[in-house]
Amino acid sequence: MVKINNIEIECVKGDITEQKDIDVIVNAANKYLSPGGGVAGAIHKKAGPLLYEECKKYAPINTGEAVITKGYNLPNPYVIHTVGPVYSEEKNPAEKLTLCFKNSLKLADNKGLKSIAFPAISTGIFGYPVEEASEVSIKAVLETIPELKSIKLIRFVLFDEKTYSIFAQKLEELTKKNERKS
Ligand code: AR6
Repeated sequence: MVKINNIEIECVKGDITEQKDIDVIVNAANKYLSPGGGVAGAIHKKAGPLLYEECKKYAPINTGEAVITKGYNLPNPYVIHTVGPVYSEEKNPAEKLTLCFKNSLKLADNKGLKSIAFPAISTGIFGYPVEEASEVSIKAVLETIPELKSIKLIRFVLFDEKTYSIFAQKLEELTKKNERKS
């Protein structure tokens, strides 16, 4: 765990649908906001069918955009749905992945929420190499932190040991650089 501008950032290994102490979890969605597989499948399964009913009102959305819904049967009051880039199809996947994090953080913050959990967006079905994605994702979070007023905890929830250790190491590396700069 690191603390920057009074905001905690941490990496944990686990399942995004089991983050009981978090106000809003982020879904790595597709642009139709339909259940699909991976994180999206797990979130919709646990939330129940009313989640997709609400999602239909906002779909389709573009890559990098984010919308917020209720959490229904999830332990979290809210879910933010954002669409990560398909790595092989985007000219600038880093720009789009950065937008996913920035837009999700600002949406949660504007709603006055205090804690948010992200999965490793785009690193599954969308094929973004984990090492690259970890750097882009964590940098996006660090760059957005000065704009946040309400959020106090940002958690990355990584499903497997390898992804967890890459994100945890990258967080340490990038925040050390931050400290040296200031
Ligand atoms: N909790 C946390 N992380 C998870 C979980 C979970 N329950 N399940 C998988 N992961 P992916 P994408 C990890 O494929 O690449 C869907 O069908 C997984 O190991 O869920 O953005 C959507 O509808 C990987 O590291 O998201 C879209 O069509 C990471 O979460 C498409 O997949 C992201 O994997 C989105 O693809």
